[in-house]
Amino acid sequence: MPNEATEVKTNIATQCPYCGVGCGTLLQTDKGRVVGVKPDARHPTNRGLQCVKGLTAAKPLYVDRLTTPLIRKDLTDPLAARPSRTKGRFDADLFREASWDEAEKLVAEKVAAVVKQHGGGAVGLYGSGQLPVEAQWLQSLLMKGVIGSGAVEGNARMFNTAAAAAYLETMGLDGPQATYDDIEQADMVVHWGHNPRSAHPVLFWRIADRKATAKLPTLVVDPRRTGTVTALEQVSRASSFHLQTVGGDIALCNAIAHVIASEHREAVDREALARDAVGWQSYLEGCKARYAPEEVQAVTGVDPKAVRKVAAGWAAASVAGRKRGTGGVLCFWGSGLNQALHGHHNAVSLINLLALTGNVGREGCGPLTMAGQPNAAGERLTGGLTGLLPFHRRLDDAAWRDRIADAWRVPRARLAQVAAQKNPGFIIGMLERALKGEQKVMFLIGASHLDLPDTERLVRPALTRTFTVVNEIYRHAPNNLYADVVLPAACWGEWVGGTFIQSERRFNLCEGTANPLAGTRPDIDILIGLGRRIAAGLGLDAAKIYPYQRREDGLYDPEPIFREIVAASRGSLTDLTGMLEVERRDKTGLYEQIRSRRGVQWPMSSYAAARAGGSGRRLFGPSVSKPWPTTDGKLHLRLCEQQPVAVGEQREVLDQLRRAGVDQDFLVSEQLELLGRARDLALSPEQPDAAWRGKHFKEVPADKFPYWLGLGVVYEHYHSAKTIRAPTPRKLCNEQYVELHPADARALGVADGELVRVVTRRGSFEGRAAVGSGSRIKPSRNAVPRGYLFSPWALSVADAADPRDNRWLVNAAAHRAFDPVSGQPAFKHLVARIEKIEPPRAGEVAR
Ligand SMILES: Nc1nc2c(c(=O)[nH]1)N[C@H]1C(S)=C(S)[C@@H](COP(=O)(O)OP(=O)(O)OC[C@H]3O[C@@H](n4cnc5c(=O)[nH]c(N)nc54)[C@H](O)[C@@H]3O)O[C@H]1N2
Ligand SMILES: Nc1nc2c(c(=O)[nH]1)N[C@H]1C(S)=C(S)[C@@H](COP(=O)(O)OP(=O)(O)OC[C@H]3O[C@@H](n4cnc5c(=O)[nH]c(N)nc54)[C@H](O)[C@@H]3O)O[C@H]1N2
Ligand code: SF4
Ligand SMILES: [Mo]
Repeated sequence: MPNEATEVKTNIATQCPYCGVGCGTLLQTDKGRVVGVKPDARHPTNRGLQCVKGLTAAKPLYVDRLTTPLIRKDLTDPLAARPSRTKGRFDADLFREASWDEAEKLVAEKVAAVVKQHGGGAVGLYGSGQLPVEAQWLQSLLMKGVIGSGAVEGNARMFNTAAAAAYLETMGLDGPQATYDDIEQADMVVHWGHNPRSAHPVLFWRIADRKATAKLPTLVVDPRRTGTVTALEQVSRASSFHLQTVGGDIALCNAIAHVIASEHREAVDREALARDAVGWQSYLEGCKARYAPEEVQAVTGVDPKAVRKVAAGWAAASVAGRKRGTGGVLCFWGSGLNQALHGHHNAVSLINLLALTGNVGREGCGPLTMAGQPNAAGERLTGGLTGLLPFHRRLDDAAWRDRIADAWRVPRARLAQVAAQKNPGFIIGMLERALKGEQKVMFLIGASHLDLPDTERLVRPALTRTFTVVNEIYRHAPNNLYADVVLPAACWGEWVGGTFIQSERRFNLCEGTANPLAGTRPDIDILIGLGRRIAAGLGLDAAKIYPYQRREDGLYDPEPIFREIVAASRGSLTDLTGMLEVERRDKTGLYEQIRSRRGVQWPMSSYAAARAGGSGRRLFGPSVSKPWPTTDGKLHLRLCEQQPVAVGEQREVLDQLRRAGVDQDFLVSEQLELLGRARDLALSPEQPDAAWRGKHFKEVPADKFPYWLGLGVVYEHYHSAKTIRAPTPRKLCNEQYVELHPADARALGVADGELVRVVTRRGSFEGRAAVGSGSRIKPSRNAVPRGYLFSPWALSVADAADPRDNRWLVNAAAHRAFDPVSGQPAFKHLVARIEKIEPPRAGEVAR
């Protein structure tokens, strides 16, 4: 491995490692190390802007790094089902340093033994939207092609899959059609369950700019008055709408449709619907019959007058856009919509509303879901989720399966066998199978176990029982506490190349110093090394499956892997093969095409499309005379219901769901029917004991949980690993906090800045009370409504990764119930109790 490079390079182009906006970033390097970053002024996404996270992305690259493989001395034995006695701890004396050779050999032996005895499905993997596409491809190849396991999941499951399931059902697509350029054409921009001022700042600034110059009307649907709401109001109060609902999104979408259908009939695009859609009549009739804003107010919590006002604005924008032929309502949505037990139905309902009003299949409008991670899209593209093959095809598509098996150079029968496996319950199912001893091995690659719900009752006990292999960059990462083997990865900034796909389908090239810290290897290299050994151990032809060559410097060149991906995409909706034509005819390499254009947007099936940098918009429907890629070429609308639920029926379902995480015998992945019932009633997994609101915290009994609790994003940090290791973000936001309404705080007897414990049925975490938007606890830019609490999840281990000292871990409190179709957990709809943590009295020792 190289480590002596002294070359000074500036302006190595890459994509920001953080959010799904995908800003172009220029690495500044010195002596082979990254010393700083600059925003790329030439990049069409950010045009020279970046937020505080991106600007400080160089800071955490060389701190607390792992540089040697580690093997736990007391290993978990997956065959004898004997867990290591030291799981949950990461002390130097519990591990020994090992060579790569020894570590790879050990992993390969254990995996091969498990596969031979229990089948491939006993090996599971949780991957990441922070890895490059090429690594994600190798990961799918390893799991599905070599090991023969469908138990592959990734953290896209935590955010994107409700949207993906809804796109697929309604439009036959996996992802959005629109692009950021639609912002300047839109007549209204909507952020539904989306807080872009914190989560996607550069995108937000572009929208705010447009609002300032063009008086663009905006709507935010969010229970909190977030920074997004207040900033848009500062630009123009008159054109800014804000509707506040907790979990009532389906009814709210349908109520807007109701008002439009009855009071703004010109906005219903009947002509297009009649020609182009199915299911729309019953959807429309249902909304008219059952969703007057007054009738569903109990569910939405929204004043009917406000619904009517928003519907009028929505209708006007839709009509204006349609008349002009470009423009209309452009709708972003985020985890406020997706992370729900009925996340898939939420997203279908919003797409229904957009389709009803003619805001699909044209420029300047439509749904544009923002990805959270820099390459969440790659995770889905490469088949990194249960039930999927690369290029958004399903594992039960036999013809495509054979195509992919051939592209991977593995026996076709292997993928057929994977397709026959049942993996109910997505990632939660994998963990629950581990609790039962059926999931024997877990790989964790670039995703932290603490991003998953129900840490103490589900995630950690599960990982204690599995032989756990972790690819990780940091020494004190939470995953290492549960690892049997830790493989030290090279990180972003050190790579040779590799690609990310950001939210508008743009592939960006991520080059780096090509000079990883001595002892580390890029995930691509790790996956090739492990893959070869595991393949050999399973009697497969490793040299044929992994034909990749090392470069002179000892690192693998990812470009041939990219070429393999491009070639295999032929004929899919994600067809990239135009790039091969450009390479052949113009002698421009694949990476060079991306590099020189600052990104290319899929699809690009032809030479011309690839030469133009791909397809900006990806339109279907009558305006472009291209049938929707559904089975019948039509747009599919479907009414999803969310009516007030009879108390008895609700109680019956919720009494069952309440057992999750409390009763060890109750596994939600075995309760798909119950989850389906809850979903069809559009319930959250639990409901607050609202009668106990307004009481002092000491008066609330231990089994009562009066408040809603939502968990999400804070501007200053990105997830739980890197920004907490960067001084500036760390200084700006240093401590776990809980947003509280002033009236609730007063009643509870909690003052701003005091320490509280947030308690749910599964567990608890601590934080400072941040009361109202004027709190002295920074950042105080959001105001929660009465009865609602919010904490960010990025600070979950900022105090300590070690479970013995870790008090800020929000997912200890989260519920493991998930949407039965999309697998999306309900991080936004928990219920909790607040306890004040009294300061120690004189003479007592503070913790
Ligand atoms: N600064 C920063 N940016 C990030 C990240 C980060 O860690 N830090 N992570 C990235 C990732 S991976 C993701 S997935 C995205 C997430 O980005 P977002 O989805 O925008 O962020 P969240 O805070 O999870 O949730 C958005 C909003 O949903 C609201 N909400 C809660 N419940 C409901 C509800 O029932 N209905 C509606 N309509 N809204 C509700 C919340 O109040 C919250 O303001 O951010 C990305 N960007
Ligand atoms: N309560 C609650 N929980 C949530 C959410 C929420 O809103 N509320 N949001 C969810 C969402 S949307 C998401 S996307 C997930 C995200 O969750 P994760 O992506 O799991 O979060 P990170 O903290 O970024 O963990 C990434 C891990 O990979 C390591 N790493 C960094 N770079 C590399 C690399 O190059 N190679 C390797 N091998 N490892 C690397 C980091 O050190 C870290 O340990 O969290 C989910 N969890
Ligand atoms: S975190 Fe997102 S908005 Fe900020 S610089 Fe990175 S990609 Fe751009
Ligand atoms: Mo995410």
